[in-house]
Amino acid sequence: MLAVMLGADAALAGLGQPSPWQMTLQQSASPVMDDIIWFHDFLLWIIAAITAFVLILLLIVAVKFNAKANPTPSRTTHNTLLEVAWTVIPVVILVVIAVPSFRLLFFQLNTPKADITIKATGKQWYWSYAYPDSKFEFDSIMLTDAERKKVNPEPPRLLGVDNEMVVPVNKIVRMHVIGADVIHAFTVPSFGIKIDAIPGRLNETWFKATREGVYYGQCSELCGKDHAFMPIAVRVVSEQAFTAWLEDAKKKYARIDDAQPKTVAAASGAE
Ligand SMILES: [Cu+2]
Repeated sequence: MLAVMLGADAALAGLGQPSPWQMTLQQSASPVMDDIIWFHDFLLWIIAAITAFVLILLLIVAVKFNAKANPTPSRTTHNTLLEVAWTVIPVVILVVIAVPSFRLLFFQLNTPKADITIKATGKQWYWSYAYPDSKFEFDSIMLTDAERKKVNPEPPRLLGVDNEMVVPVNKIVRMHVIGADVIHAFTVPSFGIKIDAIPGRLNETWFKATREGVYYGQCSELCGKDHAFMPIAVRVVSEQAFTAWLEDAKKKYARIDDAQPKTVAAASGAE
């Protein structure tokens, strides 16, 4: 609690991944997460003050007005000033909370003009990422412990994947999120995003990664036996590195428009 209040979160939380004995939220790497952390800390001050105030009142009552200390209690039943105060002050506190809360909600929900669009599809039990502007899609599968050992630097356990989602730094990324079979949820704590992946419904969110690095998240909707084993790994790189990756990826991964006619042909052939 003290550490949180003193703002020592940098020492306690990892960048882009959880750390042992972590107490606070993961470090922020997007403007939305900056605001979420600010709002979290702001609420913590308010809730701590209210809790301390109620505790002090309880202690005063217990000490000053117990049967021994105060044998003949007062018969007072109403106090207009006090009743108006304990109605108005909580209303004022709620309004003070509501203003930044709604501002944050609109900030999260209004997608700014996007530089790049990526569609994440939740599947049992892995994610697929499509880059519709560049017409390719690939699967992102969790690495086993043995596979992890071969990667340098070794990715964190249950979070590393074979094919990471790659985005450029300081660009606005629009995420389209959908489920292919059951409801999943796409979450990256450092970007402050968490949105359901629902079959038949395209959800949208956005983020702007402000620091290069690898940011991990996990499916956040119970989706079946391997729910815990479909991590999300986002690699944030410079714009030049991203352009180079995009060129490679276009060759490496099957093109969406190449794959689709075959599927359609196979389906209509079967009818
Ligand atoms: Cu899932």
